Amino acid sequence: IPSESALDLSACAREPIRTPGAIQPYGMLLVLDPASLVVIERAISQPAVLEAHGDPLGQPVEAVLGGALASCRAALAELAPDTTRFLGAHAIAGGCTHQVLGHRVGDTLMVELEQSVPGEPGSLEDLYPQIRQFMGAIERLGTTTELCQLAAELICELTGFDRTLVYQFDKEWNGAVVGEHRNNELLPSYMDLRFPESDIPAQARALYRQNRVRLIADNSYQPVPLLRSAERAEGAPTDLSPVMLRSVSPVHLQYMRNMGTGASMSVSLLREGELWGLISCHNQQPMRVPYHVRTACEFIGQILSLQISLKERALGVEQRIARRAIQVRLLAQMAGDTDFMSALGRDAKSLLALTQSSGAAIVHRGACLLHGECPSQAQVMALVQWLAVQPHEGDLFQTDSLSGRWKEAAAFSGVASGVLAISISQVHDSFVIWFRPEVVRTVRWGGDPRKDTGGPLSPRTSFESWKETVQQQSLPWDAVDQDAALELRTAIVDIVLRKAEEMAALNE
Ligand code: BLA
Repeated sequence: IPSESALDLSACAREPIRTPGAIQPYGMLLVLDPASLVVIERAISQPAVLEAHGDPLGQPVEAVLGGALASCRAALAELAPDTTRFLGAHAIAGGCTHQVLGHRVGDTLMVELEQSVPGEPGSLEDLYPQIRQFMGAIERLGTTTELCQLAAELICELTGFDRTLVYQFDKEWNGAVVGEHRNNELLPSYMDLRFPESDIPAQARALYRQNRVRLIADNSYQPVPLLRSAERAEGAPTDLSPVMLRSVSPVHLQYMRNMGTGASMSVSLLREGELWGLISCHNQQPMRVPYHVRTACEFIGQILSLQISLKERALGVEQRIARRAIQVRLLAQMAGDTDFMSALGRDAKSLLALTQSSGAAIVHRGACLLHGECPSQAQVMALVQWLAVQPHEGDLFQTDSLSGRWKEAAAFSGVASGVLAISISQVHDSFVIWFRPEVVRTVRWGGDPRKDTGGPLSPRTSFESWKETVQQQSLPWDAVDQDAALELRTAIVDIVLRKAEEMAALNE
């Protein structure tokens, strides 16, 4: 483990999490030659199992572990590339009953044996009543937050974890806790916590898109090394991507210790193939989660993902309808007026609501009107001069971090980190410009600082470093905001043009 003070964040992204060369100790892993099904690598933690059956290295799969896997041979031989298959529960002499999984990653064939948890459900069917109840309830809920909350509650109930969180990623892969349920007060609330991209580095996110559930049963475990037959000693390390028992990054284990969590499990939430977020469960004490319960959690994750997609799509439609209504109000103001500047200003509330902004400036023929929270007139006029010479695609300019493009804007990033601008006329430098404040000002995280022991690897520190990474940034302008701005531009240009034509006709 690197010393925490010397921690190099870029090193996180290089942690070889798919090929750790070891497993967590509550089971065994055998790597097989795909042609002969002979064991070429093995990780076994229990000396009693090795004593009872000898070392499986070099043995054909049907002969290992007292022949316990003989019945799995055909299924393993047929396993399609990049698939995992549940091969049932098998009693192993010297050990206990194990849940057996076959995995094939490219050319690599693996058998994973996970120790059964006493009293664990015998099948997914046993858990179906709770899943069905969730599917019924989820349809009646209004918002994504409510969905996340309910899913967190059900997962806490199914697994017994002390706390379950739902994280959502933003477009830079920073995260926010958007749902939480706690079975007790053993772990603090993290609702609304933000954390930077580096807390769940890119290679971990890529793996989590592929493999939807992972469990760290005990953060102080002793890794069990994967030993190889002599002829394989030089080969590339084996890819353990789908292996449940995969050993975990030591940096992340330290993070968990600093957070005061003994066990964690996370379930991926995907939307259109991309990682939308994670359901993340924590327990103060070490904890196992049986295979079928994990499968149920994976299923709940998938239902939640689908519902979130549907809700977001429906919300997009609702927002467009609402913006259209605002648009109509603004157009009505402009229709009865010869001057669009004063017309828009008469309904400043709608002008701001049109793009969900907190300030707007209208600049036309050297005059400048400000509404809501804006930089000063002088700053807006300097911005206009800068905007006028920016290469912009079409007639719209937008950024959620103005000072990143124009240094002078740092002076007013508090009120205007985000800028959305439409150009009305290039001849006269006419613009309507909307502003959004720095996002840090809009976020508060309660949390409980006393419960975090601190060090660079802890949620409290993460929240502080998240604040640094989003300094001088606003919430992003989405497609609905940008389309609303462009539609207003079309309407204004129509009016301005029509007036110019009318004037020209009068002068003839
Ligand atoms: C993995 N980091 C993770 C995971 C979570 C977090 C949820 C998934 C594994 C799991 O289920 O436990 C992060 N956990 C959090 C956060 C909160 C939380 C933000 O509870 C807040 C409430 N992590 C770091 C730094 C590095 C790092 C600085 O914070 C690198 C130096 C690495 N995190 C890291 C790695 C993994 C990880 C490498 C992958 C672990 C694995 O799957 O092997």
